[in-house]
Amino acid sequence: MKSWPTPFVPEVPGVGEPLRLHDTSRGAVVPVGAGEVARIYVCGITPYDATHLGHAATYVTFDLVQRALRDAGHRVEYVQNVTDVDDPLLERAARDGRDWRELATSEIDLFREDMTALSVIPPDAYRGVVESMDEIRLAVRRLLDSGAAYRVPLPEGEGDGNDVYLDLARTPDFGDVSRWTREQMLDVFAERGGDPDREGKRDALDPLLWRGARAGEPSWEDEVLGSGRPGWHIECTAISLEHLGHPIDIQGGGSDLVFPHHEMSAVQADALTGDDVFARLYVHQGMVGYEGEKMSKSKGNLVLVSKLRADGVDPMAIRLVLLAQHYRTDWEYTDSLLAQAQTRLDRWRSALSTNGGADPTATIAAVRAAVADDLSTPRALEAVDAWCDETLAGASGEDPAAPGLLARTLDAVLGVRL
Ligand code: 5CA
Ligand code: ZN
Repeated sequence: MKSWPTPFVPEVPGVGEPLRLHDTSRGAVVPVGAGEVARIYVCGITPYDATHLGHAATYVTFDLVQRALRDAGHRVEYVQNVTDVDDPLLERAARDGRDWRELATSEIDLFREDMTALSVIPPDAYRGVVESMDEIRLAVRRLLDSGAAYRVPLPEGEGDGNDVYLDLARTPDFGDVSRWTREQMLDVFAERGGDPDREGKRDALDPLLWRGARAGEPSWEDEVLGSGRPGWHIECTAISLEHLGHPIDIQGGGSDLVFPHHEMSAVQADALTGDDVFARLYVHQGMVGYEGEKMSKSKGNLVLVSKLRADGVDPMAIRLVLLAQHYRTDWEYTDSLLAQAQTRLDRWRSALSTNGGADPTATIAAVRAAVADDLSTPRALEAVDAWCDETLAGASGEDPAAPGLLARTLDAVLGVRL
């Protein structure tokens, strides 16, 4: 699938510090420790009601990860999926009387525009489920062949085929990503797309790999599995293994994906590869809320990037709203955060458009160090604020190269174009 244009990333002198990030599975900040090539898989949108600020926060976070790794001398291979066929998309299309393909296509277009406006570096491979059907079908077949998966006949009256589930009893690493108790898992499984009450499953938590065709639902032929469509988690396992191999360095997404999605993606990958490490690090963006609740398509409390842009908001001000929060902290959007970001952006622009400024060496080092330290962007922004204060006060020196050098660093490392 087509992604979006790559923003220009300026060269800056020197190298960034080695990146450290919080790994959910270890519960600690650890060195990313990637080799020459860093491999990253980030869970993409389900294309309806995109792009809200929660989505934007997630993709800007992994854009910073990519920039920090490049700045530290790595090449990055980055893959992102699009869940362009799944229950919530089909339900929304049915609710609105739209064709699900047309809904997905128009939302993906909007998402590309929003990512471009926010200066997010695109993935090297941007892959939809529909176009990845072959590798997904083959992955499910292999899980059946090895005995890691089993069939459950469709309920009476729903058709003659079968669903396919992963047998968690055969995946000893289950639980290693989230480190949740079974009670915690059962608490959220149903609301996050699971079907704990489906009759015939061996374990209530066993994830769906292949959903046998039901009347009125899209389906794909497979001579072994029977006609149907993929479950949610297997799409990310199959797309990641196909395009990045294993293990990858970072599996990323919002914290709402820790369980079941990333837990299941990982055990499925283990069952397919025999490698008990799917991702070396699991990195999660905190939840963005609005008006007292998590911003979510199902609740409808959305602040859309496209709406803000249509209202004339500078995308770089949106980016600064996001960077002013630490990615791991849940936070709530308010209009005053946007006003503060706009004020900051204006101040940065006036300081950086002067003919000379304070020596930026320490500021550049502070920005790089803050980002390398588990993406401590609020600290990076404060360092830039301090340079702007000094420069606008005209107190210290008039280095003519300073504004340009700092502006290029902010563009390269923070993705803030001034
Ligand atoms: N297609 C699946 C992932 S395979 C999905 O979760 N799609 S989504 O459209 O619901 O979310 C896209 C990305 O944004 C996911 O990484 C998700 O974790 C993240 N996300 C969703 N809502 C929020 C929020 N309120 N705050 C932060 N991140 C969010
Ligand atoms: Zn995913």
